[in-house]
Amino acid sequence: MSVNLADDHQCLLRKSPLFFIHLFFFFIWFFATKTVQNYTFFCIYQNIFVILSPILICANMRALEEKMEYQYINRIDSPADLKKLKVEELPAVCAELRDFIIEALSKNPGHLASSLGTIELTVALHYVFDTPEDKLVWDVGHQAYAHKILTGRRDRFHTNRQFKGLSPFTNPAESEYDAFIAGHASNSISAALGMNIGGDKNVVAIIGDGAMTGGLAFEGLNNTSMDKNNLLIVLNDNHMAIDPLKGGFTQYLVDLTTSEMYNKWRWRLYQVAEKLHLVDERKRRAMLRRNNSLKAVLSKQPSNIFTGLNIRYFGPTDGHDVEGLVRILREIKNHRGPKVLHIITKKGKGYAPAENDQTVWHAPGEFNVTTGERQSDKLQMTNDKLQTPPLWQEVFGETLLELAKKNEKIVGITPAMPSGCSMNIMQKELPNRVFDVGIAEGHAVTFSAGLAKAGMVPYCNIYSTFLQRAYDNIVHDVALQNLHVVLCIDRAGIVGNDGATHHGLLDLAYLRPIPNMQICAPRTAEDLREMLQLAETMEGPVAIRYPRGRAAVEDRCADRPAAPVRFGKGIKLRDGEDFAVLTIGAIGNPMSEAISSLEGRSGGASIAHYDMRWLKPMDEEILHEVGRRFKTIVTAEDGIIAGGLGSAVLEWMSDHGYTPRVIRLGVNDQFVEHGSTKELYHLLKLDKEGLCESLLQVLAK
Ligand SMILES: Cc1ncc(C[n+]2csc(CCOP(=O)(O)OP(=O)(O)O)c2C)c(N)n1
Repeated sequence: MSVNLADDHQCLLRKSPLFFIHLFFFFIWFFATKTVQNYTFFCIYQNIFVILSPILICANMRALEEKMEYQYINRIDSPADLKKLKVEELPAVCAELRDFIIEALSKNPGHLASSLGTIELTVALHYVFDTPEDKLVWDVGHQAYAHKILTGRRDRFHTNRQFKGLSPFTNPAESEYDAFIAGHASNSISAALGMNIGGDKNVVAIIGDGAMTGGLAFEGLNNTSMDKNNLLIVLNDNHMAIDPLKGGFTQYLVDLTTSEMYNKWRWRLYQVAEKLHLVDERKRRAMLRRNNSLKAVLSKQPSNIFTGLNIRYFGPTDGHDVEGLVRILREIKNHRGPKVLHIITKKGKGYAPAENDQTVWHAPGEFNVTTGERQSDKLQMTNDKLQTPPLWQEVFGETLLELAKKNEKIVGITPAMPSGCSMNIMQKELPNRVFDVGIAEGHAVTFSAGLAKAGMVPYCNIYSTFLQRAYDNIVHDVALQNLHVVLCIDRAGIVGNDGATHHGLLDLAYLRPIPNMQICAPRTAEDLREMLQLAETMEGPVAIRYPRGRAAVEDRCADRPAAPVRFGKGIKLRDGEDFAVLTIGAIGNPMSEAISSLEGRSGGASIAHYDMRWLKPMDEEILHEVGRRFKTIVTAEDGIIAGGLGSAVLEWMSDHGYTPRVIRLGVNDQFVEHGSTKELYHLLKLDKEGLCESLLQVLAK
């Protein structure tokens, strides 16, 4: 397809909303000159048109200019349009995609560096495969922005991750080109294999070297090697997860080099044999095994892990050479049997600031494209000056370091999130006492159990949503043996723009039924510090869950002169007569504000508010008090209602013969969409206004 600029002009002009506005005013002017008798009205119309006309023309031209920058991608509304291009034109498409993504993300933040690294791969895949009939299964989906742009979502890409906008990751509910749900790492191989064996002809799993460190990915590989399938796994190797990757597998990939000549020779030989019907599936496997030994001798390296698993291995190859990728993919596309294509890419490719600091530019927030200055750096400086409250994760990171300095038994464990959870604070000072175990939440928990068994005090930090991956490890390996593992659960509650796959709404409900488990949640930064300190002295498993974002800092003396965190004890934040409100965690803050605002009204309410602090064990003294005194109890939590605080209070009241009406506020039986935390808490009626509304309804009854 050659790009005709004149056509482009006309088509863009017709599509531009500004053009229509302009047209609209032209008609008003035209109509006015013809019909309006009243001279004053005519003048007003005339002036509006004269003033607005140049402004609209300029704006229109600007819009045109912006759109003109993307001669290729503006004409790609689906992969079918991409396929019309010549292979030699693909590098230009990649360059435009790169500019488009950088430009878009500078204003509407998202996962930049990973998506810049997969542009050539994405273009090549859509060029060679027939999507959506052929399936692309992206792992995590944070690297799939070029995929979104090429599959009909270019014009909505500026809404990516926003409330009611495009999904943060890939989502089959959004597009037929998104073959499987993504957000949590390492599921792509298993899902793609299932789809392939289930009947989909060409299925490609695209997985990063970070996601490859997850146990699930290895389970998928193992299965791939056993069952008859034609799966293609593209291993995108950039030596990074969010932070630099460590561990044997990463080192293995670095060392893994194979002779391209050898690969070509073997591939041609196999093709000839297949044509002559000299090979069937059984012989193919046997040949592969023999080939592997030969290859091992030729390349002077022990057997490749993939070929050792009977999965044909191609690569490593340059993942930024789009034409080369097209060539290879065409060659191997119809190749029977499972295969891995190992590509080497650079995270942040093509944008110097991102290439130079890949961790920070994984998700950099807003930034200035020209200078590379990030908005959050500016904000941080202002915040430092204004002394805004600390991030919850920083409170965790700093407290852990303090504790670890005093107690040499304390160690930190993180599954690939040292920066995300601020364990990097301890990592810098005590590198030998922090274990970044890869994207391996289940392993992180069981590894912590082992450390605890050996007498260490492990603080294992996992985001609430990812801890779901480790449920049995918590039950079987930690709780059953009553091991002293401190589970620090970051990003609990609504996390915002990462959406349904990332909200931490289930932890209270899924941890509470586990015997031996002790669960608390801080309302303020001080609470978190004290809970982390207290946890050191406790026995058995302890879970401390806290949200994303900034913590509330209380005025210690005025607000809480003598209410340090004590095991299993809550606190009464205010007394009242009408009914009692019980909260756990940070939702206690908007609830306090809601109650204050109601009390301030004429004929104001009188509501007692208790911060329970502990979900397990619950403070029975408080429960007896509210059970005795109140006919109505309201509970509020930033989690799913079923199984959480509200359920626990209801059960306790019933078990102890109290019969109050228990009204449970929280998240109903639903997956919550994406948007800012503010928008989502508002949607769920769990912000101050929503809580006020609920309390007013209770008062009205
Ligand atoms: C189960 C799970 N744990 C942690 C994360 C957080 N996370 C998102 S992307 C990412 C790094 C992925 O690395 P890799 O697969 O190599 O992709 P890259 O970003 O390097 O392209 C991590 C740890 C996640 N999405 N899922």
